Amino acid sequence: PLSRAELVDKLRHAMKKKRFDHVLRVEETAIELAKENGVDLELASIAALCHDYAKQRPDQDFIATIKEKHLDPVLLNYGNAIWHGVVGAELVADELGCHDQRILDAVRQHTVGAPYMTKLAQIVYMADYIEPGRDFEGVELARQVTHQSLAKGVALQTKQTLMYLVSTGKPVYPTTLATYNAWVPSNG
Ligand code: DGI
Ligand code: FE
Ligand code: FE
Ligand code: FE
Repeated sequence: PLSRAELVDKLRHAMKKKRFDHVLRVEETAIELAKENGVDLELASIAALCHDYAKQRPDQDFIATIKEKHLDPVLLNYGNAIWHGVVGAELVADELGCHDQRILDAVRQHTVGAPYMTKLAQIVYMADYIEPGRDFEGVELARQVTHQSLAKGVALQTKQTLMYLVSTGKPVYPTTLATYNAWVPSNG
C-alpha cells in the first residue's frame, strides 16, 4: 500500500489546488472525528485523502468504468456528483492500489451514504460536509451535532441533502433515498 506521503503526492497531481486543499481539510476533520469515535487514525487519514480522488476526471472515464465493470446501469442516468464516489472507488482501487474494502466503501459512500455505514464511512461522509472550508447556512449547527453524535450528523446531512435535491428538482440517486429512510426517521 501507498504511504501517506506517496498518496499526497499522487493526489496533488490528480486535482486542482482548490480541491486538493479541501481534501487536506477533510483529512484533518476526519482525524478529529476518528479520535472522538475510537476509529483508527491512519484509516481515517487515508480514506479522507482518497475520497475525492476521481472528482476531476472526465465523464468518459466513469462511463467506460461503469460499462467495463458491469456496474449498475442506472448510474448512467447520473453525473459526476454521483460518479466520483460510487465509481471513483473503482479508480482508487485500480490506480492507487488501495484494496482495503473499509476505505473503498467509505469513498463509495461519501456522497450518497448507505443504509449501513461503518464508523469510518460515517466519518468521511461527515468530514466532507463540515470541514473548516465549508460555509453554507447551518454548517455551524452541523459541526456541533456531528461532534456530539456522529449518527445524528449523518441524519442531519442526509435530510438537508434530500431537501436541497427536491427543492431544486435534481434527480435523487436511489441510494440517497435509502440512506434517508435508514438514518433520518431513527435519528431525527
Ligand atoms: O465532492 P464534494 O463537493 O466535496 O462533496 P460530495 O461528494 O458530498 O458532493 C456533494 C454534492 O452531491 C452536492 O451538490 C449534492 C450532490 N448529491 C448528493 N446526493 C445526490 C446528489 N446529486 C444528485 N443529483 N443526486 C443525489 O442523490
Ligand atoms: Fe466528493
Ligand atoms: Fe459530502
Ligand atoms: Fe469532498
